[in-house]
Amino acid sequence: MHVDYIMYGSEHSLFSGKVRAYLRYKGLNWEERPATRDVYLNTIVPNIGAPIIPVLETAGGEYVQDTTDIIDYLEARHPQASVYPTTPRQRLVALLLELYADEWLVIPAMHYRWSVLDQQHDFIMSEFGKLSSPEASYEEQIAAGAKISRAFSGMVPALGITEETIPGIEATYLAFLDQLDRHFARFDFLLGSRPSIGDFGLMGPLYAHLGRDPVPRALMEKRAPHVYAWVERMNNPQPLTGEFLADDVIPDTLLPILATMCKDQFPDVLDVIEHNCAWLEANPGGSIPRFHGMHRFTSGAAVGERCISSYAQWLFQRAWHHYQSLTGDDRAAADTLLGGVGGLAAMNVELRHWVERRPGQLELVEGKMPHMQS
Ligand SMILES: N[C@@H](CCC(=O)N[C@@H](CS)C(=O)NCC(=O)O)C(=O)O
Repeated sequence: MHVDYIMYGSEHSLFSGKVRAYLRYKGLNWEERPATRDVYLNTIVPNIGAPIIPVLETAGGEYVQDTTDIIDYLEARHPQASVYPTTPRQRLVALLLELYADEWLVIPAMHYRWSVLDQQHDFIMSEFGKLSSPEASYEEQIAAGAKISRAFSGMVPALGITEETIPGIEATYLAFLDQLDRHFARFDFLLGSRPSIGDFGLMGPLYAHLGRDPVPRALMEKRAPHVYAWVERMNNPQPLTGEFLADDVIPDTLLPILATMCKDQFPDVLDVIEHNCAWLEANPGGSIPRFHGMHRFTSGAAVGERCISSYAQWLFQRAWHHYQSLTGDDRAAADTLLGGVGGLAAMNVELRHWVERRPGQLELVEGKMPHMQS
């Protein structure tokens, strides 16, 4: 291996965009290899235990999956220009926006890929086909893509995307784009001139799907040119440059986005936590299923049913643990921020069971809550 790291992923994969932008920002010695059928068979499944991307391979022969684990693994080894703010409110906001990006904005991302497929069919299918059969002709790739992509398009109803919810999902996304556009008209990144873990999270949905698939990309370029410019900035960063805003400032332009997150996503996550909790009490020591069935959700005016994704607790815990570690003035400042956006009760929920990831499987298991540090 001539490089320190290999990322197995693909240009049209949502979560690959998050790690790719990070690796570029950190200026590491790495390369990207397409996750072809052979790579899935011979590298990913044997080492990760499941067919999922992106995967990081290190020169030392380690394999890391989950974008958050990959970033944390690399942050520990390359701490320069950390993407985690050290100040209390900025760190909280960065962690919350990563949760929103990874587990909630996947809804508009998947909607704008699959619900408008008639307008971008060949592009999407050829992307899937190219990955699995790089040598095949364009027509063969389209045909292959149509088969392979069913596993992904089949997730659309489970994400709550239906005829009834689509108008609300679109309205919520357009409002989000407008809010983010106002923000990026003033700031290069979420929290100043340095990208944070929240920016990398947002690159998941806002690049491969919403900033690259033809229909949503045209929408973003026209309606939110500052967001589109941010996507380009994230993909072509000046490595290791920039600073977070002084004095732990949270720009006002992020507040409406946080308020929508608290209103729409927090009820979903709190219910996930209830399901994980009940499951662990009934199955002590077991591996929690990735999905517990369906539950009610709202996204703006949309009301529907979506899957109960146990993983959401794992990402939520990161923000929760940080917030719970704060004391004194730091806690008071975080409380004022959370109170203003409607997130105070959720951040004070009691977590009766801590969940953690285990190598070689995607299902979470019960873990031990780490110590609180302030
Ligand atoms: N939480 C994971 C999500 C990764 C993910 O969902 N990757 C997609 C492609 S973008 C995939 O391979 N999904 C297959 C699966 O979830 O089983 C991460 O951050 O890495």
